[in-house]
Amino acid sequence: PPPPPPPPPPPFDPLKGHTDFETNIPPIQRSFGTPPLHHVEKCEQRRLLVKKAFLHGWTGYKTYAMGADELMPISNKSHNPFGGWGATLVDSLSTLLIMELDSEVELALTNITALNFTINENISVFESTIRYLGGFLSAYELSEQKYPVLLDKAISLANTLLPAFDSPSGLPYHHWNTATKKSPNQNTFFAEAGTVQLEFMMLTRHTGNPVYQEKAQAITDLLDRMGYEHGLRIPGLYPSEMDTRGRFKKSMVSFGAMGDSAFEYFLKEHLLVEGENPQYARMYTESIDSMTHHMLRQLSGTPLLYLPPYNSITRTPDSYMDHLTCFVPGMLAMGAKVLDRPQDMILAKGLLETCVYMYRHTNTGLSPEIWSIAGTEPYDRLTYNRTKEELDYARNWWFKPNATIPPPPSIPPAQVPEEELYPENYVLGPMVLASDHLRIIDWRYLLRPETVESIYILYRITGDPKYQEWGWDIFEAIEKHCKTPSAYAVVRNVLQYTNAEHPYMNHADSMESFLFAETFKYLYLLFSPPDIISLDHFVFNTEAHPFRR
Ligand code: DMJ
Repeated sequence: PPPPPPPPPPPFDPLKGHTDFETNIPPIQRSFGTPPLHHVEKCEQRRLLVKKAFLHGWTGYKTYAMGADELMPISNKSHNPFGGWGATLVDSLSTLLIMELDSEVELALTNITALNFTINENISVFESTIRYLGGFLSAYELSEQKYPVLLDKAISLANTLLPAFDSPSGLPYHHWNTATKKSPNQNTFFAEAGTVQLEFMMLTRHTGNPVYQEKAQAITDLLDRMGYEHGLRIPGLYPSEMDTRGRFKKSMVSFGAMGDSAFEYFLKEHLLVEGENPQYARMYTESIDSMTHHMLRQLSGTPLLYLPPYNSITRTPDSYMDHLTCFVPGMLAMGAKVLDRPQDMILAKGLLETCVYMYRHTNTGLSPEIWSIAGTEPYDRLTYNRTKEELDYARNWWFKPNATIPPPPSIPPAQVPEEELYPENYVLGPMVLASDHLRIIDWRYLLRPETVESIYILYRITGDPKYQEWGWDIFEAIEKHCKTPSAYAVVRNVLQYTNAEHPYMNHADSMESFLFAETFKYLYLLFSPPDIISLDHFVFNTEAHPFRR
């Protein structure tokens, strides 16, 4: 008899993406095998609690501020800093789809249909791109293109933003009035110039109209050509403040505020084109090599790494690091896999130690917005994470008669061994002692996502259970200290423990949309099966909206 026909392929799952495409990129995620029941149950419980938390905030937004940019979580008023086009609503769409809350998406769509992006107000081109354009396009894909209105809105928003790119250099203006088609000034930032590429490339992919991708590529090409005459002083280290004639106005380089996501997008453009254009990896590598060489710092005898802004003229570090910089560990870890740079994985882990330390050492378990670490020295691969005693011994052993060469410091394996992937009752190790060196500069926790973003990426790459525990502790701290009757609020002082009698004393009346787009999404994915939004099949925009590879 003829052999039975092969079984039909499983139906396409939008949360798993395309699983059989050809790529030049090596696998990013580790192989997790089949997890034991105790692990599945624990993750499922935690995932549901994250979803419940998301729904608590979403319900508050729907009840008191539906269609506005933000809910103010204490007064239950609304706030419209992003054009009033429903930033929280649009930023939540991809998370709603990942959490399989499709009926909520249908409800949200009723508010999207009437959106008009022509408004006589100065709006941020960057925020409109990452929150709205990224939100529409990702939701369009994750809903299997079921709602054409999402693509229509992406096109009409992009078309209203396009004139903002008609500056002397092609760099978009920081602020743009979509009604008068004017900008109040000539300013922009490196992060703003370098963070439109993924969204505009995706829009070309979905519409077939090359204009969006061309505008974005022209910016990348300009950055690539930049030299001394533009104010660049160290190759790959682009200062943050620019004008739209294409000149850096100051010399401070930052992997945090105003610089961050432009470095991230070099790597992610490489991913989105599956490595087919060598320009993006070249630019990323140049920036990361210069950052490691000039900017990165270590605290002697500890695994903590520190990445403050850096003056590229005087060649001196600034005195602080911000929470925004905590996306860097995730970026470095991905780059380590994608571009075969194993040393970057060590840096990723060291920086994440610092970011997580900033949560673990405070009374609330939440991280401050800005901090300073005293007594650091430039990063040195040979002395990093070694105590003074160890280094003294390593330096002096040959003066001792009969002494033999000491073994080099042991490097933990890059990946957790299979048998240690799913421990029962995992207990986190003690914290590094560094509080003597630490000073908090801005005490607020703004509900930011960067540390949980890096935790999620490091977990998917290494499988190390400590990342899930770190993430869980952060989630519990958010539940305990940020929750209000209607949603979640910014904490004013992470050192101040609020007790049950005065729960709101330490809150500020603010909740940015990235709580829904990013913080809750990354926490949810940290406890989801690893083939859900796998890093091998999706690339996230900087607002955590996944695009299909
Ligand atoms: C988000 O809007 C984006 O991640 C952006 O790149 C900078 N950070 C905020 C959230 O902190």
